Amino acid sequence: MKIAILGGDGFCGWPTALHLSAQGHDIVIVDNLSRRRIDQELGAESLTPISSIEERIAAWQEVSGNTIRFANIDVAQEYDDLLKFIIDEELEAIVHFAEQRAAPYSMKNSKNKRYTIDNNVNATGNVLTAIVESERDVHLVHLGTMGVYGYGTAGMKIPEGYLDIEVTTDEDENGNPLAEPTRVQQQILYPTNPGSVYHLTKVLDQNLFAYFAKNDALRITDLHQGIVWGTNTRETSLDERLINRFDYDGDYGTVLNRFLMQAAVGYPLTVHGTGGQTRAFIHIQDTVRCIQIAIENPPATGERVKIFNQMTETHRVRDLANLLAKIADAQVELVPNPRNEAPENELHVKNDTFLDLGLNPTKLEEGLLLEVTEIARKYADRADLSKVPATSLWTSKQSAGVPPSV
Ligand code: UPG
Repeated sequence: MKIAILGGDGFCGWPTALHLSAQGHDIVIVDNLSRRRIDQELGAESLTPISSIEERIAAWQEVSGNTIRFANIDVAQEYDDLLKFIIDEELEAIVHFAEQRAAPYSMKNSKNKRYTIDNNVNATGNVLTAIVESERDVHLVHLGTMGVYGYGTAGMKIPEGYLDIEVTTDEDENGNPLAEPTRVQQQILYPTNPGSVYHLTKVLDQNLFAYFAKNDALRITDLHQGIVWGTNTRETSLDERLINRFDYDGDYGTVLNRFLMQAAVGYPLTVHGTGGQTRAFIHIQDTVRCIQIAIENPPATGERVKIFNQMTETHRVRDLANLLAKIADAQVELVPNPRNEAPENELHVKNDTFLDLGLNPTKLEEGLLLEVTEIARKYADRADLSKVPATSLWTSKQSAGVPPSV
């Protein structure tokens, strides 16, 4: 298939581009290199030394014999270029990763809140509008987040996107009383409860998808992904120049990779609050496999948006810290939580679709130590410990003293 990877230079996009290229697909990366600019803005680099996009693509050609092309387009701002690209390329699928993906970065200040909303919502709106205007039948696969659901449990497993509801009413649509109460059944998008401005943008994306699938019969798959851990995939391990990025700083580092790096350099693991937050996780190798499965199983024309939960395990933050303390001899520190989130929560998630379609998950307990030794310890001398503390605060003047809601 001919596939465009929007955001193909990023943490999930780059290994996905390589994986799909290795499967024999014709891949073109679209990226404005914004993630590299944000590195400079924050003065925080990937723990692993990542090559330029040109070097990455040349190395892949050398190693695999496959060509990946690259187009530098800002999907959120350069609509005409995006439209021309979609018309010219005659794509069968577009994978959309082209969004600012860090919750702490999105909460840092008003500039970042506005940037995250402008960039993410415009990017999605532009892609959808351009597919319609191009009159091409392209399957859009979007990387969403488990964070759209919020992190509570309503006494049931979180379903894959849609919730069956039953309402008992004693009046009809016009408000006239019915002879007896009547049950009405419906399926709705699972109610959202985002925990940051970043997560909120993925909630807004969901409504854009529902509308364009309904009105324009676009074929769309939305993947609600958990927190990714790990660094390399089979393809990025083939050559040092193909290495994936590894973020550990307070804004972009996600919890488990931060803990892995902290364990490797002897920095006490920064557990926010009591560490009672339960979250969903997935290894980067499983991310790329899930994207492949999603591409191979598109919705039919006229079908509603397909939503899959892209996660393989749930864990409490303090349990992960304790696990690493045991296997990597790390110290654990409970630090004040910079976020506005429930201190403790349960999380139960349905993920049958990917398992039924052949995903064979990488187990956290099996891969964890390897990450500490092969990545975190190997590149420990590149770590800048001043970038470890999470300094982005969720509180505003208005919210001061108001307890976190679930
Ligand atoms: N946490 C800690 N200590 C740390 C960092 C985080 O206790 O040093 C906690 C944090 O308070 C939260 C949890 O760990 O409760 C998860 O935080 P994090 O790993 O940063 O995940 P998210 O903010 O949910 O965001 C990541 C990705 C995002 C993706 C989402 C999927 O950045 O792009 O959508 O995971 O769930």
